[in-house]
Amino acid sequence: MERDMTGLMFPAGAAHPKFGNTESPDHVSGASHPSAPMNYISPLVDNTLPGVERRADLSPRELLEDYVRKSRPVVLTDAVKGWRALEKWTPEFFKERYGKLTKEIKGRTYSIAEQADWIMRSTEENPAPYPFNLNIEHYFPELVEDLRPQTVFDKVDRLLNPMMPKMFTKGTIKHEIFLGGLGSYFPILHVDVQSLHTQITQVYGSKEFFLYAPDQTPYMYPKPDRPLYSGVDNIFAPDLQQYPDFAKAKCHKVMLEAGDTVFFPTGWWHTTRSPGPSISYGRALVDRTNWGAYLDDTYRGWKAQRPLMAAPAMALCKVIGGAFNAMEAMRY
Ligand SMILES: O=C(O)CCC(=O)C(=O)O
Repeated sequence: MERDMTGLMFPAGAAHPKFGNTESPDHVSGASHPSAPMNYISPLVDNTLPGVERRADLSPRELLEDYVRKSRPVVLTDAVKGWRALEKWTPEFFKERYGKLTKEIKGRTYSIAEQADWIMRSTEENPAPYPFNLNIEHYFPELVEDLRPQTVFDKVDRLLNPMMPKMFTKGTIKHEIFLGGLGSYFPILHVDVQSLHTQITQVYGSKEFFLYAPDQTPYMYPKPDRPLYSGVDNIFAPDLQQYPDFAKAKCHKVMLEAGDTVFFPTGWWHTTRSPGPSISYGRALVDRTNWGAYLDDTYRGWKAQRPLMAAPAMALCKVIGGAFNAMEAMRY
């Protein structure tokens, strides 16, 4: 287990990082959606809102004003133009280069080679295990070179900004790679921890996202002991006896194709499924709008784990926040 200043704990490389602090999700794909074939979409999900807006050439100011401040998701069609990852990151690449590395899901250990093969032949009946998420900093830090040039998100993000001392963000997984296949469902409808914004780029294949705005929380049946997890365990065939108000929830659906990036601000409920082999790059974002909430959350962890350090560390973070504000005001 890894323990750090933030008070977050997770087995290295095992639990989903942004999604739960201490444990893996309760199920892996296939187990939680046994009766949801790929081409079946419940009317509850289908008869919903129009898809998510698609934009190109978005500036940091437009991202902030049109989407973050208004709490709206957006798909950027050109955010990652020129990234080497789009050409290079294939199942074969991960198999050849990193095949021997392993990940544990629900007590079973899988190699990346095994998963790379499995996602190619995955079926609804025998789906590749998911979430097969690999923390880039832990597994393959050298791959960040494939994520250039800088996107609009890199420009506003403070987590991976060199000005941000690493010790303060140690408990947050900042970026990760997901390998999935047909029948790979993200097992829980959830909101990301620590008030993070989320950005996910489809690098290979496609993946479908189901997004619910923060004002839909009354229909999400948050678990009493884990309010960021919905009690509804299968959005495609929800148990409406148990969760009748889920029928009122409005879902924005979006299919990401290779080269697309979806962004959704903090507080959005989300889950995913893959229609075929899929490689995505997910990134957690902290910008000026969720900086305070992120620090408050982090501070709670510090206070529990390192009470003497908490106040001085927070004072330093406030200074760093001031420096970010000044720098960003000049640039954007
Ligand atoms: O990409 C996925 O399958 C889900 C990612 C997700 O839910 C997250 O990063 O919080």
